[in-house]
Amino acid sequence: MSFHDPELHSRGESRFVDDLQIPEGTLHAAVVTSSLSHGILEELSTAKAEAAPGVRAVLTAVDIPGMNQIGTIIMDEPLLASNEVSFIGEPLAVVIADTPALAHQAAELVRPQIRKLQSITDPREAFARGMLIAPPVTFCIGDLDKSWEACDLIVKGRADSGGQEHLYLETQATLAIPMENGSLRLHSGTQGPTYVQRIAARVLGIPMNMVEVDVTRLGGAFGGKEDQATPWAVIAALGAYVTGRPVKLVLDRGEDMRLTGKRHPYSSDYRLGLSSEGRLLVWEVTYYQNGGAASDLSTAILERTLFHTTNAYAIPSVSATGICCRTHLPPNTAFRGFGGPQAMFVLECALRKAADELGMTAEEIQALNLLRTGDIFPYGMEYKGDEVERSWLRLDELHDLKAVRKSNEQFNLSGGIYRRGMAVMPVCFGISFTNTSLNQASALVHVYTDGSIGVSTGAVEMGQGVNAKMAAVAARVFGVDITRVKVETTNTTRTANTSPTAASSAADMNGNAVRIACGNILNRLLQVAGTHFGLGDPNHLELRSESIVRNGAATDLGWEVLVNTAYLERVNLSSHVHYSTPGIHFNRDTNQGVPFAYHVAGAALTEVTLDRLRGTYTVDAVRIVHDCGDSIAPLIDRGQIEGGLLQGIGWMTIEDLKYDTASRALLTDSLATYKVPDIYSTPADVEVEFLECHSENAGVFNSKAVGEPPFMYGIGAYFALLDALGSDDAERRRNEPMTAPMTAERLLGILIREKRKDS
Ligand code: LUZ
Ligand code: MOS
Repeated sequence: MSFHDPELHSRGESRFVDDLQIPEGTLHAAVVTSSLSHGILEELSTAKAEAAPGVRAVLTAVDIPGMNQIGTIIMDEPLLASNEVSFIGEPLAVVIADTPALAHQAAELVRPQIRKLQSITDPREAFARGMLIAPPVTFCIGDLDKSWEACDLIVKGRADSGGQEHLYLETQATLAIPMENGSLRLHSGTQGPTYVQRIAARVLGIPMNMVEVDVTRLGGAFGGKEDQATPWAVIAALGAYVTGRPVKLVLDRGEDMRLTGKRHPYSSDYRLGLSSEGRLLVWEVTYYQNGGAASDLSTAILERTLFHTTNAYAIPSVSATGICCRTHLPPNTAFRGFGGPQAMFVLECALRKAADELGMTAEEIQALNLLRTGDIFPYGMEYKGDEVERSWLRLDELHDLKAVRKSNEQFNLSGGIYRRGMAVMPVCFGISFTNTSLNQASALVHVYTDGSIGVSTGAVEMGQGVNAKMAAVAARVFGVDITRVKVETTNTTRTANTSPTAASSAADMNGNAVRIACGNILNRLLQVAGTHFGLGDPNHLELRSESIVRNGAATDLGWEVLVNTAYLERVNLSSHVHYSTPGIHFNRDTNQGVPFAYHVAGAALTEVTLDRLRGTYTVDAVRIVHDCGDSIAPLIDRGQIEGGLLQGIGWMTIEDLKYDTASRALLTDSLATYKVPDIYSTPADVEVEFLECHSENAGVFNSKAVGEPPFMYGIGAYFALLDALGSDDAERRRNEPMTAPMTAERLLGILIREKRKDS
């Protein structure tokens, strides 16, 4: 009997890196980081730290045996700074000591001398100074000049969205254990075991087969451990390699918040052209992405922004430019949605402005322009689904959008200090890594002689329930109880060359590999059963409810006897399968192709009540129709939808990163100053309906990816608040940039200004 994560979590028995029994003699690492956001490292004296009690080693860039380079896409990030420092929190040295406390105390004794240089943290300013991480990229479709001429209305403006702290429950952590013959085992909390393996090998100057990375599960990640688990894992590996002893590194919460990158803040300029009936004709946008000090995944994230520039709408002429700006902040990184949410926010801003000008409601413009089957995305791909429109229609059918608006208007006439607002947020999100080569996965399945099953894949469990999905797939193929299936740790010696668990695609790709691997073993078992029944071919045999079923009738040949019989017949009870998503390609010279296996769509209605006196508000209800395909785990999918929604609402309304204007140090580096949605700010009413599935999907057993798309329903909260501001905000909307998050503080500021104008 094998328990899965929900049971283990509720028993408090799940193990995270910090819970692993450490080997005797384990040492502990603390990192010395830059306290200046930009400068030249002139001196780094480690003598005092080396002499401190319990200290075994103090390592700097010169102690790195291989390359001092941890870049993934662009090689622009040292593990330990040796010359220029370019953000607060950049690692400079590592102290290895007998206890975490001794390591931290000694770290205080390392005195870096940094000559201060000017720092830039605004992406537009960085752009003006030519500080780019990569050349700008433009996605372009249609005849723009002609389209502008055909417009009856052109609105333009600026939209800014903020960063976001991942706030995974488990902070960054690794336990590095030296093994025989110079090899290492790393227990790392990473979404990308192969990234950690590859970069540890690069930094240590050893082959990848000398580094084993093992991941049991993560306590949340949300993209924050796609690339950014790597430095901490590699620092621990370096410590273990140099000292020959196990080394553990666990960031505390404050360190984790200060040292690691966030969601990318964006500042964008747009121009939207429409016909007088509200048809979207042309969309021109420039995204200034705040990349931080190193490239990390920024270029890939910016590309996903461009892929989602028109979200769920059909716009015939589009020119979208992404500019990846280098600034002196910690390198920003992957975060649920991966640049998609930033794009969708800008277009919704433009739609609201157009609605004001045309005297239409936002929903009227939205509904008129939803993607229909056969429409072409700005990257040349045809939209094959019909779920964008169907989910909108279903939402309208369930909740009568016009009636909600009408009843809000009624309420607002008599509501005193309270105002109600609403917004509908349609989402259409492309599923596949936009880097085509990453769309591969594998599974290794063993059936043991007692009938128990072990499944290894490249997928990393991070609370999203991927292990339960893998177990469900294996149980379904074999026709056995799910408790027979154990999902093993994600380990680079069992599953090599893994793509990170990211892009919402892990269950699809690893699940398909599990399905095929189990199918291979099943076919061999059915052959054995066929022989048992004296049949030439096993065509009429199936495995169901743990027994062989023959021509639809149960037999007394059960799963355990069958497996054992197969073993005695020397039949292979294991299968390793590689899966690569079929049919996808993308040309980066033309920016055209079919980058996605499919799209996930849905729509959400958000309703809020604003207190016009205090600027406070409640998100009263969010009603969602979401396309999961044929869900293989409805409860897990519902959890992803609700969790994604809340995280999106947090990004849009309360999560406000603040930096000291002089030093650029992060001020919101604790849970006292950085607020995320909690049980009290959760909408009282969250309704989720799964859209009926009419299509064949590339996900496993006709399911669809679910990790990221629901995040973007949260964008509706911003626009529902804007709607509640109503005419209070119309003039501001005409003249000022739209800025997220819409905190209560910002709302109060708007309300006070309006009041002053009135009196
Ligand atoms: N990671 C990545 C991602 O490397 N490529 C992607 O396209 C992606 N999309 C979403 C989330 N993570
Ligand atoms: Mo991600 S944003 O690691 O799918």
